[in-house]
Amino acid sequence: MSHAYGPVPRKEDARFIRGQGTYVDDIKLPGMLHGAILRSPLAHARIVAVDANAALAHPSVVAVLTGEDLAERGMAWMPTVFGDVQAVLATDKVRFQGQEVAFVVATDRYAARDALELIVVDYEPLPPLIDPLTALDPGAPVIREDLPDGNRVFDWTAGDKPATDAAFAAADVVVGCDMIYPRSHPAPLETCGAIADYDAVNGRLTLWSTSQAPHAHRVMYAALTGIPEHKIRIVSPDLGGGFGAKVPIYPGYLCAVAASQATGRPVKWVEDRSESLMSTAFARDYHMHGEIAATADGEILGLRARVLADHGAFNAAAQPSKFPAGFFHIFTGSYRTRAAYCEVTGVFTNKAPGGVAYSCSFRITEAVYLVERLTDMLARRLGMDPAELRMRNLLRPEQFPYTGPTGWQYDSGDYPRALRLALDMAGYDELRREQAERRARGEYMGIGLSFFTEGVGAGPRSHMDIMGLAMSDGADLRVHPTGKAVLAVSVQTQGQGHETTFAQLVAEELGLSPDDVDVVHGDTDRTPFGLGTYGSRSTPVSGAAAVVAARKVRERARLVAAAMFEASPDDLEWLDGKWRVRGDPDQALGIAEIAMAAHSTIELPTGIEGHLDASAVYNPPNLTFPFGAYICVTDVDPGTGEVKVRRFIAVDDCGVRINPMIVEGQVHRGLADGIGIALMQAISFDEIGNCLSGSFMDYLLPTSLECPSPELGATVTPSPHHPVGAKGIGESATVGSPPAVVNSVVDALAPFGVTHADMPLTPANVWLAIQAAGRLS
Ligand code: MCN
Ligand code: CUN
Repeated sequence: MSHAYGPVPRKEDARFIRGQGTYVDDIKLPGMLHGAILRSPLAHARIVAVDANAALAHPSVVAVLTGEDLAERGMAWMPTVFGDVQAVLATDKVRFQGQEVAFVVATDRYAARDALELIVVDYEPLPPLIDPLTALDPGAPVIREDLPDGNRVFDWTAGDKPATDAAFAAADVVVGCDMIYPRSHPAPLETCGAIADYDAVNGRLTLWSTSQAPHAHRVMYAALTGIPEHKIRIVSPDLGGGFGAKVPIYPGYLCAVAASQATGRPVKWVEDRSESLMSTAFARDYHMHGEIAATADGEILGLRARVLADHGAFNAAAQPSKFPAGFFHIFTGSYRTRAAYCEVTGVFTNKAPGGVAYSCSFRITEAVYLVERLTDMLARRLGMDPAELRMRNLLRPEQFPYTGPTGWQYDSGDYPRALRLALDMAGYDELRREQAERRARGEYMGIGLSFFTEGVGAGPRSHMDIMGLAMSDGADLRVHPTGKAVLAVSVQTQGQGHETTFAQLVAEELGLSPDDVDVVHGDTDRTPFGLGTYGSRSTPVSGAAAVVAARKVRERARLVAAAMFEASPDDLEWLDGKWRVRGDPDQALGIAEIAMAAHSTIELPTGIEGHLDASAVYNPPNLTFPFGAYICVTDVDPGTGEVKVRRFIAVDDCGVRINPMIVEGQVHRGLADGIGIALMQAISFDEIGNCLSGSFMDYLLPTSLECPSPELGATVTPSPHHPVGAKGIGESATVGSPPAVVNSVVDALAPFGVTHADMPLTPANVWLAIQAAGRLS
């Protein structure tokens, strides 16, 4: 066996740590102009007139585009990734604060920004709709006159209602709670941006843009601009994080395209931090009512959920089209239940569009939060230890593959083992003893658990698509005469280390060193079609495609090697990274020697034209289902409401780990996300729709001061259907950690009678929860 898997240092870090990466904003083209967007100050208003004459008179301004200008080009509205439409530049109304109204193009960025102030927009204010709970009230302001169904985006249900009602009727205990998963934002360090370069002579558009899904985006640009797809090249260079924010396309990109067409020059647009927080894809905003039913001895019988989803002004959720609530209906989590039923209603409000971003696992974040909070509440009601209640209800290893009550088929798992490992690592019994001692001293320490199951790697093409494009991904593998290989893939790393791990995948299959394999991505002219990176699908889908292509190369190499040995291909075996003659293992040929022969003048066997190159398109038979057991220890000061995360124990199982160091890095990052979401982040609005979280002074990112050094553990339960048994990991810790933090804080506050508090658990919110519970200890 060769051993290409393991903690190989990341190839891409050589350029990143030297500041040698190339991000969109690093690219400067000759004659390039700079765009800036005029945004609406109001959440809801009719546009009476836009006067750009003063801006046009600015000496550095080359062009101004308004909604009317784009309408003439048929570009005032663009499709969203969920099949809705979104205004590129507003023509009729503005529907959220920060919405795009006009685009100024100038010779430099500063002039473009300055000239925005010279544009005069006459707005006629309309009553804003901010609270999603009132969106369906009769008389609520109508946001989308273009749609038939008022402010309703969709109604969607999953599961078996009568069976669930019966399970609840048979229960000894029912616990229910209203909870909010607040609107948050992925806030990648690099904001979104694009450079459009339209070549009028050849009719070609090159667009450098921050894109997690270059091929899918190209289809959208072709549909919208009328430029044929083969004349559009999307280049997504190094990305400074995406976290879901770079899955959709944004009005600014299209303005850059239209402006390049209008001026005949390349046009760059890069948003600033406030624009990013106020207008690009948000996440969550789920208003949930959940209920759990159980027997008196803690056997879970059923789960119910009713959800109101705030989608903002346009439905731009980037998720498979048959699932308007994403994968929320996996909300039975990691437990056996007889029945489950959920209803989700999506509504429009006067807020920025999005909904699916920030390591969302297509809404499994919200689902895990709901079931893990309910499980803790049930334990409290029953007077059971939350670890014991979980252990008793976790799916058993022999139940896999397991088909849940809402239709998911979980591929593999050993849940009790993961939970036991986490409890051991934490020293759980000792922690509970310490907690009791501290409580006796008036100190409030919390221990919070969560157990999560994700479904990642969308998706089986039979029922998962985005904009009608089935979710499979391609890989092209070229093997040069000297045995060096180049793998081209359709997914796009944003920091996850694909240049290293995808090289490892190929190297492992071909007996090469990862250094011998280069990975090409992020350029539609150089890579095969595929749907891109999100929903932790790169390893499950594109990684599988890479392995399948490598195995095809290996099989071609076998035929060539057989010719070289003058043996029958059936007499060869692949051992230790080489083709060997069975029974005579010293007769061995590695891929490099075989590749050279395949390019040489030797007589090749029938079926081999020369070269070893191969390609594959992978259509996953199912999602992969990573899981994990998390324990968060907090200390809460009830006087100030301050929460300190003292320890975080995280046991993750993502099947076979290609690069355990990168996997751990992903978990570190996700735990920081979760701590941020649970304790300090929310995109909030005042009653007229002013966004109150438009800077990093208001929208807080956790730092090393808020995040302890996590204690990580691993179990390995391979996915039975993935070619190397790997499952995705990129979102696991963001999905799994918020409920552990909240459970921990609520546990700390149990002596005050607090049973629930909504995120973010800022000092103020913790203090209010203590006051509201009314039992001052
Ligand atoms: N990996 C591995 N072994 C496994 C699973 C994964 O070695 N069993 C490695 C992969 O090869 C890859 C990395 O871990 O290098 C993450 O793989 P995967 O779980 O397939 O996730 P994706 O590559 O598809 O990344 C997407 C995921 C998502 S959806 C968000 S959001 C997110 C995340 O990754 N955004 C990130 N992690 C991020 N990390 C960084 N640095 N920046 C972002 O924007
Ligand atoms: Cu939902 S955030 Mo990631 O899937 O790009």
